[in-house]
Order: sequence, then structure tokens, then C-alpha cells
Amino acid sequence: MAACIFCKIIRGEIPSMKIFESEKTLAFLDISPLSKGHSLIIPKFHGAKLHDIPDEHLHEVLSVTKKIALAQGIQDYNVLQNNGKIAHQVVDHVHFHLIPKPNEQEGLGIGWPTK
Ligand code: DGP
Repeated sequence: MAACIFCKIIRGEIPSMKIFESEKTLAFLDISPLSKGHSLIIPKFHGAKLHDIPDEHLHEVLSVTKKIALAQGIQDYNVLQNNGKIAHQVVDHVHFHLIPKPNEQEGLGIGWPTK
């Protein structure tokens, strides 16, 4: 979709810190992270809400989310997916937040939830 920010990221028209890419899925670091390593995992298929996305794309997004969590070696994390303005969705292209929850010794946490 021409005007969609995440479609622009997919097409490389807006820079991003990519951490995974396949034919159907892209993952990159969130521009305003809630904790160190906060990433966004998105289907390349454009759709605003969860129910707009075909299952095969959603399945891969979840599978990639799991793989990134494993690769980051994080034990505690939130996976968050907002649908609609009232539910705090800002970007109208389905995305899953993967938000690591660092332990207190590491001191990296910046609070939850803020939005
Ligand atoms: P949500 O409220 O669930 O729609 O979250 C949208 C997230 O997208 C928010 O955490 C910030 C992030 N974001 C918005 N624009 C950009 C961008 O241009 N680049 C990156 N990397 N992240 C973005």
C-alpha cells in the first residue's frame, strides 16, 4: 500500500534496523523501544487488523517471533498486537511487538505498559 509506513519499510523506501527477512515476513527494531531489543514482526501482506491477514502469513509471523526470542536468548518477554485506535494501534499495518523484559540486575527495563 503506497502510503503505509511499514510497506515503505518493506520496500526499502524508509530505513530500518532489519533483523529478519523472508518472502512473507519482516522483522526490525522498533523506533521507540520499550526495552532493549524491542522488535516488530510484520507480514509483508498489507492489512490493518489481524482478521485482514491470511492464516499462512500470520503463522509465519508467529513462528518468526518465537525464533527471534530464542535467538535473543530472552527468557521473559511480552508479545503485543494492537487492533484499532481505541486499542492503541498507531500504524495500520498488522505488527507484533516482541518486548524483552530484562531482569532487575540488568536494569534495562523502562516500564510497562506505557501505551
Ligand atoms: P502500535 O501502537 O502497536 O501501532 O505501534 C507502532 C509501533 O511502530 C511503535 O512502537 C513505533 C513503531 N514505529 C512507527 N513508525 C516507525 C518507523 O518508521 N520505523 C520503526 N522502526 N518503527 C516505527
